[in-house]
Amino acid sequence: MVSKAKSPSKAAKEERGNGDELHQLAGGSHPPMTTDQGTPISDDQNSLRVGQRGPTLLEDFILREKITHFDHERIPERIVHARGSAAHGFFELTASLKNYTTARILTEVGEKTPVFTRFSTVAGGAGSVDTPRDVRGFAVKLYTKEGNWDLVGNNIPVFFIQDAMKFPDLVHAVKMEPDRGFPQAASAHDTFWDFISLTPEAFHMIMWAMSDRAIPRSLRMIEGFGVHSFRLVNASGKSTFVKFHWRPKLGLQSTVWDEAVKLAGADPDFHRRDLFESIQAGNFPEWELGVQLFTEEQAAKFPFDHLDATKLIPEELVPLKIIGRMVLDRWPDNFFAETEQVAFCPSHLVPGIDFSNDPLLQGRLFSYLDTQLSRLGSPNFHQLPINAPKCPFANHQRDGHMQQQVPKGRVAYGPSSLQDDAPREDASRGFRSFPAEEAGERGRIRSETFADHYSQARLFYTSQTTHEQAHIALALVFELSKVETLHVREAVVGHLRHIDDDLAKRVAAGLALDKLPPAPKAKAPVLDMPPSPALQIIGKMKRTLQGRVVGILVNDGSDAKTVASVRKAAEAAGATVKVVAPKVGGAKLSDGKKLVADGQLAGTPSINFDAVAVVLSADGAGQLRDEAAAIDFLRDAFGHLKAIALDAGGQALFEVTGLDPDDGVIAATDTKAFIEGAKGRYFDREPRVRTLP
Ligand code: HDE
Repeated sequence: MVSKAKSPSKAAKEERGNGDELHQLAGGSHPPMTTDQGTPISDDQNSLRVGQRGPTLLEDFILREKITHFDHERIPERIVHARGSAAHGFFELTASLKNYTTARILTEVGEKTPVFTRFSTVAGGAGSVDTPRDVRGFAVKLYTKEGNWDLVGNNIPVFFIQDAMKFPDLVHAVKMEPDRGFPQAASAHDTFWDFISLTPEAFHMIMWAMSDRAIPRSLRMIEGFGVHSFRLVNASGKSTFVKFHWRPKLGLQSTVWDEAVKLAGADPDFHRRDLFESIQAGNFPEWELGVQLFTEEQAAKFPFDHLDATKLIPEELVPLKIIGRMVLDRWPDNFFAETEQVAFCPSHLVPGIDFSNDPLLQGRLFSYLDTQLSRLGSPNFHQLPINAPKCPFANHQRDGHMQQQVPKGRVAYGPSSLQDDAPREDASRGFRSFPAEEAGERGRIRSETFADHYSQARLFYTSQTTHEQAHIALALVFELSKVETLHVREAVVGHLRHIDDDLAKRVAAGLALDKLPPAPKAKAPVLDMPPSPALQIIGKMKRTLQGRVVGILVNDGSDAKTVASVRKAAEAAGATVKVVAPKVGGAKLSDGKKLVADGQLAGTPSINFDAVAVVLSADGAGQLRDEAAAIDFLRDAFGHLKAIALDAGGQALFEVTGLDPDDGVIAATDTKAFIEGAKGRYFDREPRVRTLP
């Protein structure tokens, strides 16, 4: 039954009531809401209709504008590196490279250049999780005074393929399989390993991707690499090759695989949140920029071709020179406008830096500009605030979708003589390509110097600590166990025989293969190179609590003094401390005061922390022994090789887990020992908690 209509003005007022009350809760001054055309809006809660229960009118231009805009909110996500997190900051040069380059950003010591840096996973979609086994993108846009320079790198210094021609195949193989639409953000499936088993050049990168580099603890604890060789060109026109490296101030650190898997469920945004929280807290992530400089003559003597992106230059061969630092100190104001719309292109370069002939880089120079046109829909993407240079820019490019500029005058061409402020080339400051001489036959050629696919894979593997070697074997067994096709599993193990026979045997045993598969024919002899400890993670972990998080599990009646002393010691060592309690409101400690929790036990497992303390009341173990989350809190911390501090109540709960304590299980009163232990992981514990192949 239709109720009797009230007067329109009264009805409208009543319907709006709810919205108005909510608005009143927020403070501050509120600009009047308008349409996109600036027309003030009187009611943003109700569409225009006939009568109280009648049809909605097509005439409602406010509704249509709002819904239309919403319908078009998404832009195509990046085909790779769709999932990313970014921050603003600055780069500061600490050592001049003026003997090598004219690029101002590399010659003016002390000058600060604004940057925007985006980290990403590669395979997953924009809404996928932060912690899959994957390469991490490390893309830096430097807004220099001579134009934008994009250093679009990864956290691994080599790549899967040698020629850009293979990139679509690689990406199609790793992405979710086209018939079934899964797996999301994972390389552990048949199509990826099928492609890899038939692409021997990928095996060096595979060693890195199967190492703990691909499961970082934090984006603040990864290295970055420009991967390709670039050129620096100095004032007299001399060229020097260069490789760029970012080194995290907090040292390298990774999770253990089981932790990464569980994090994917417990906190899909683990890395994004970590970056956000550290910047908000003023703990600004920082990296050093290092360069490896070498001449064409030196390169000719390397036992590999530096133009092949599946090869790195060992630091023992060409040492790293630290020339600057990057600090990320500001989270973007708006995720879409900045992190999503930022458009990186390796072809964005400044005078004094130039490309090399690396065929992967050459292909990238085309791909990124092309992809931005499709993603952002217009050649004017450089006018978006996040992409616009911060130095003046002007040319005769005109018009196009979403043109923001309103150029004045008649002249949009050159040469011209009609306008005295038309932009002109500058022969002295303008970008000049290095005049390298090139000659040869045209052809679809793969250089013979690119033929060695296994020597550096072996170098990487043999340079690792025994713990890291075990993790590589474990990762290969995990990944290949997800591959359904037996011949693909076998083919991969065949390749491993060229890298390290023991590794091949371990993986074959982990897969329960009946016999060791034959190794495919290698195109070039496999060389033994001196180990490079710089390739380890464990060797480069810093024993520190800086940038790390300690979790303290408490319940009602926990000893207040113990909680306070653990907190004080952890904070003094640079850690952030978070309290976990059965209820998020907190727990009433022994001093009668309530300690507010940062997380509820069921939603805050110990995987969130680098080390944990469990401080419970005398009957705490009795209360929590049937609480799976409490038992898992300890079991996981132990299984993830972390330091654990226990008071008597915590000790009683630990006993319920049935775990055998080791020297990483420490009395909560011995804060000194706990803090020392918390600065690292107990890798020697690992064989006791999982089967290593
Ligand atoms: Fe990329 N890559 N890539 N890539 N790449 C993209 O560009 C491509 C490669 C890297 O945070 C795309 O804007 C080709 C190496 C990063 O926005 C696309 C080849 C390295 C990012 C593209 C490579 C990278 C991308 C997709 C082989 C390390 C994310 C979206 C020739 C040195 C940047 C986009 C961001 C993104 C193409 C190989 C790093 C399609 C063709 C090697 C960090 O243009």
